[in-house]
Amino acid sequence: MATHLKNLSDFSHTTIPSASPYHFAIVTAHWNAEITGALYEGAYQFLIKQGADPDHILSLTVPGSFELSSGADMVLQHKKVDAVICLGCVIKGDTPHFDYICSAVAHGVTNVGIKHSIPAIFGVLTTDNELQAKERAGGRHGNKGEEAAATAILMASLKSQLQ
Ligand code: DLZ
Repeated sequence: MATHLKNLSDFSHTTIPSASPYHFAIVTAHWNAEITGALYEGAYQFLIKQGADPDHILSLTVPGSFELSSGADMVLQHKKVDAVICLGCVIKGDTPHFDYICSAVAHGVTNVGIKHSIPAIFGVLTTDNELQAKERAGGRHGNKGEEAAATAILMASLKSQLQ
């Protein structure tokens, strides 16, 4: 089932193909669990809505966003999936920790995807405060987990067309 996304700004003119042919992994960070749980629900339900088989969605939790790339790497070493979605939420604090984690996870997710030649999707909120995060995890700015899932389907489809 193809869906035209009207409400997700990044995909307003994009038709998302059916997810039914593909296997996915969703790696979710436990830190800020209320937010990342909402991102996970958004991503999971979007894959299902697009026709993914629940048995073809592998879900894994890692402690924090910093561990997303190694979690994704473990999945890709041991499981055959067409895309891995990495979900996390890093909220700015009073120390430079935020910058280190954001930079590490962005590079890590990019590198793990390139290493395995499998789309690795960056679904990590990096916000100044909790309100901004909530607004993007099912609030007035939508659910970035859904957008990450849409990206995963698009990339899995793109890859299959090149094979
Ligand atoms: C340590 C830490 C801090 C301060 N903040 C966050 C955060 O906002 N979001 C997040 O996902 N993780 C945070 N972490 C944990 C790190 O991601 C990581 O789990 C630890 O540094 C251990 O490697």
